[in-house]
Parts: sequence; C-alpha cells; structure tokens
Amino acid sequence: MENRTPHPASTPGCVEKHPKGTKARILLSSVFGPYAQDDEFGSRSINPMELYHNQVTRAQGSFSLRMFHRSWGIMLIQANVSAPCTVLDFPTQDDFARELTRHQYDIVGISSIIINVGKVREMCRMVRKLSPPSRIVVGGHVTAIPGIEKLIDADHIVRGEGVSWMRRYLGEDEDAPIKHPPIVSGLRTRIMGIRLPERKGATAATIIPSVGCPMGCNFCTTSAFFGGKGKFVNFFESGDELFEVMQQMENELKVNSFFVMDENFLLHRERAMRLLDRMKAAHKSWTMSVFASANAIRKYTMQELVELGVSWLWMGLESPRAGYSKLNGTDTRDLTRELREHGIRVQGSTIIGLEHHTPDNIIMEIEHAVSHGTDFHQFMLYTPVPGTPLYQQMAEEGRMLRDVDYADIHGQFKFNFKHAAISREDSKRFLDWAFWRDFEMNGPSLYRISRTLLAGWKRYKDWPDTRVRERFTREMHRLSGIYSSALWAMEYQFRKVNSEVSEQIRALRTEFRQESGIISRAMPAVLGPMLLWTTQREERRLAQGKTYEPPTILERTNWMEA
Ligand code: B12
Ligand code: SF4
Repeated sequence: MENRTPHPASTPGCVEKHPKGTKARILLSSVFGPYAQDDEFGSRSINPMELYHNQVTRAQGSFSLRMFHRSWGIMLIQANVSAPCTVLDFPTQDDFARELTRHQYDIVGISSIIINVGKVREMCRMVRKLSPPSRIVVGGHVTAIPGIEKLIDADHIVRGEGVSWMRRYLGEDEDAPIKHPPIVSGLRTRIMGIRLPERKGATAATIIPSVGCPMGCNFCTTSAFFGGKGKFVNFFESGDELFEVMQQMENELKVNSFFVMDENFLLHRERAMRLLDRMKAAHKSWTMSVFASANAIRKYTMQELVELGVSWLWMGLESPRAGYSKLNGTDTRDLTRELREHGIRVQGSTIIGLEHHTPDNIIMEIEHAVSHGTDFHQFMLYTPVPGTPLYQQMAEEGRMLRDVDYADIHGQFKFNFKHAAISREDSKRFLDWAFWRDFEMNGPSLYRISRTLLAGWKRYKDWPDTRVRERFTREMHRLSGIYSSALWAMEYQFRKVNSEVSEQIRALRTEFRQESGIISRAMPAVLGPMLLWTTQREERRLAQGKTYEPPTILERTNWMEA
C-alpha cells in the first residue's frame, strides 16, 4: 500500500464515483498465465485454460477438442463504458507489468474465478508496486471467497454483475442499454494434431443474453453469484432485442452460428419463441449452441428446437435419484436420444460424488450416464464452492476439509469435503474412470458429432422450411468430406481401444460416403492417411507432456495516447 493516496471508497463493496469519472483510464485484465503447469500461483497442469480438454474430452488423447475462449466478462464491461479502456487477456506476468508501466492507469480491474486467487494476490501486489496511484478493482467469482478482503490488497471487491458497477463507478448511467461486443466464441481450435484455419465467419459468435440462473441448484456457483434461486440478470429482455443483437453480430463477424452464453436459455420460452418468429420473418438460417435444463427443453417440441436452429445443447443429466427439479421426472436417456435423432448434438453433464453415491452404486451410476451416448460428456465432482448454498450447508455441518488449496477446488481433482461414503482419493479415481469409460464405450466425440449431423441431415434435407434445410445442407457440404476423412483415421486408431466402436465408425463412414458429393467422397483417400499421421504425431507429443496456452490479446477502446 506504499505510496497510495488514501481513497474514500476503499471499503469493499462501497460504490463511490471515481474522481476522474469517464476520463479515468482503465485496464481490465484476466489472470496471468501460463496456465497448464504446476506453479506457486495456483496454475495446475490438470487445469488448462481450455473448456473441452479440461472438463469434457480430457481422456480422448489426440481426439480431444482443444480451443480457448476469451474472458467475456471484461470484454462486456469494456464495451459498455465510455472511458478509455484496455483489455489485456491471458497476459504473462511480464505483459501485465509492461502495460502497467507503459501507461498511467487510474483503474486496474482484475477478473478471476476462485481457483486463481493466488494470481490475483500477486497482480494486486504488482499494481501497488508498479502503478501506485491506480485503484484496484477485483471482480468475478473469486469475490465469493469468504474473507477475500484479507487475502488480496484491492480497493474494491465487486460481487455480482460488473457492467452496472463499473458504470456507477465512472458516473455513467448504469441502466443504459447493454452494448454487446463482437465476440468470436473460440480460438486456436485444434483436433487430431492439427490447428484449424481461422477464417472470418467460420467460428460462432458468443452472445450473452443474461448471467445467473433462477433454478438455484444447491451446488451451482453461477446461480448463487447472481442472486440465487429465482434471480438472474437479463441483459436482453425480449426476443426482439436478442434478434437485433444477433443480426448485428451476423453483420460484424459474418457468422450464422451463435454460442449462446446463458445458463438456461430455453427456460425463457416467450423470449425464445419471439426470436423464432423474427428469424422466420427475416429468413435467418442460424444455428445456436445453448445450455438448457431437461425441464426447460421439454417445454418445446423437437420441431421448435430445430426451427430455432438449436444444433448443440448442454444439459445436466445428474442422477435420476438426486431429485433436482430441473430434471422433473424426465427420462434423460429418451430425451438425449431423441435430440440426437433430430441432429442436435448433446453435451451431457454428470456429477460424481452426490450425497447418495457409494463405492457400490457409483459404477452403476457412471454406466447409466455413459449409456446416454451423448456427443460430449462433462463429468464434475460434487463440489461445495464458496458462495453456494451447498458450501454453507457443508460448513455448518463441519464437513469442509481444511487445508485444501483454493487452486484445487474446481471439481476436476479431488473432493474438498468429507463425503459420507467415498474417500477423497477415491473421488479422483471414480472421476477419471468416468471420463475413460465414456471414451471407451462411445468413441471419440468427433465421431459422435458426425453421427448426429448425419442423422439430422437425413431427417431434414428435404424439409419444407428452407431455413432448416439450408442449415443442414450448409453443414453437410462444409464438413462431409472432412468428417469422412477423420472417420477413416479414427476407425484405424480406435481399433486398439474398442474394436466394436471401430466397426461402428466404419459403418458411419460408409453412410457418409453414400450421402456425400463426388469431391467429399474422394477426400478420405488423401486426407484420411494424413489425419492418421497427424493424430499419431499428436499422441507422441502429448505423451511427452505437450500442453497448449492461449495467446495474449490486447484491445483498446476510446483510446487516445496521453
Ligand atoms: C467461458 C468459461 C471458461 C473459459 C475461460 C474463459 C477465461 N478467459 O477465463 C474456460 C472454458 C477456459 C474455463 C475454464 C475454467 N472454468 Co470456467 N467458465 C466459463 C463460463 C462458462 C462463462 C464465463 C463467462 O464469460 N460468463 C459471462 C460473463 C459476462 O460473466 P462473468 O465472467 O461472471 O462476468 C461478470 C461478473 O462476474 C463481473 N466480472 C467479471 N470479471 C470482472 C472484473 C471486474 C473488474 C469487475 C468490476 C467485474 C467483473 O462482471 C461480468 C459482467 O456482469 C462460466 C460459467 C458462466 N455461466 O459464467 C464458467 C466458470 C466461470 N468457470 C468455472 C470453472 C470452475 C472453471 C475451471 C476451473 C474448470 C474446471 N476445472 O472446472 C477452468 C479454469 C481454467 C483456469 N486455469 O483458469 C466456474 C467458476 C467457479 C468459481 N466460483 O470460481 C464457472 C462459474 C462455471 C461453474 N458454474 O462452475 N471457463
Ligand atoms: S439449472 Fe444449471 S445453471 Fe441453473 S442453477 Fe441448476 S445447475 Fe445452475
């Protein structure tokens, strides 16, 4: 705290306008990397900055889908303030230090989740040293840690929604409409040992209609962080507003597919159906990847989902015995099968270590999860995370384990609480086995998504609604040759894991051949062996410990050199 002038608003949570208002220079940064390695700041090799390889396809070796996602929270804040603002994403410590010393920042905002609290502490220390007059604002899920004020040296600790907070801090109208930044959903995508080319429009745009979820499941950190049961923050209330935003992204990013970052998009049926009306009227053949709970999905017919362009759905399967209202008596196996038959890729999500799990029944429950045959499957340990009702309950029952580093509380390592029947060590064994079992029984996710695409294409290629027809035709034309070639390599490579699945891959390849045009039909002869070679090369690299890191990105808005 050396040379800082005392600030009247240094009480965490108290929002007082910054003296410079919208003239204040802001630096918004995510926590520093590298991420996929073990270090004293909390990086962990099992916790890379990747969605799929971290928590979905991590047992799939060279078939694992690798990609990075930007830090959308700070991008959203940047787009909604009129002050000069820099976003620094995935910096190294050197990048962060350089930016702090090259420019005089009045406000330094750091965004983080709980596991990265050690990095936040270090970044606050760096700001105090390198830019003493800057006010430090820390936001994001890290602020749910009890006693965070004592762990880090920040002037403001912002819990919950950040755009309105920052606007208030700068003296701007916090209720002004939200401006959606153009966000390309993923970058540096890699699979089977090759990096996919990054063409404008080839990757979906991320749309963020809301934060939080009103369902309020007891373990859910995003729901709790934005108000808990019955509450959430809507950025775009109506289907009309959403349509306008999507149209704007379509123009700016030249996309026709969208990754909708809303915890339970389909729950708001009125909004979704109005969006569909607008899409129909404007003849938009868009595709959408959405999160939705089973009870919300059941509010729609398959036809409505397909017309809406839902092509990828992330849903919690949990255990039928867990009693979560979001499942509401739904047979999730029937539902996921039906969705896939309509060309909708399903990403299931299953929790390992629920209260009723025991070493005797957990294998059966994992087998049940795997039997859904979803295109992707995320497994996560039941984890009481600070800020959630579950954490509160476990703490009151004295069941939280002491001395578990925050960096290890993320659901992909070991329990952080005392489970009635499963030990901490066994929790990891069951989790790892679940990932492996899903891979072994169902094959690479790339095979599964191509199977779902083909099912959708066969069902909808002659559909009367041209928007729907166009969508499947577009994907089939773009991908059939590539999928057939990948299937060729997968069939060969997967023989050593499960010969039965390898046979199924072969059968699918034959079907693709029948449905493809001449060029796509010829492709596997050349591309197949090449992909097999890159796949095997990637396996060797991974065995030698190869990891991937996101690139550092710097973006300035409203900027004028001082
Ligand atoms: C995209 C994403 C990722 C991306 C990373 C993006 C990145 N660049 O960091 C990937 C896929 C790599 C990822 C990885 C992980 N993630 Co993640 N991720 C998400 C996801 C799906 C979306 C985040 C998002 O953009 N939301 C929309 C934006 C608008 O909301 P927001 O980020 O919360 O920001 C708002 C406020 O928090 C606040 N705010 C945020 N930052 C700041 C900064 C300032 C200065 C201020 C004032 C305000 C502020 O204002 C914003 C606007 O309101 C969330 C779930 C969710 N629905 O949010 C999980 C989530 C954030 N991830 C989570 C976890 C646990 C992980 C992993 C540990 C995975 C794992 N093993 O389980 C890894 C960690 C990787 C690592 N080494 O750091 C948890 C965090 C739990 C917690 N309480 O800390 C979440 C909430 C998922 C969950 N429900 O469990 N993740
Ligand atoms: S339905 Fe999903 S997002 Fe909503 S509270 Fe439950 S776990 Fe969280």
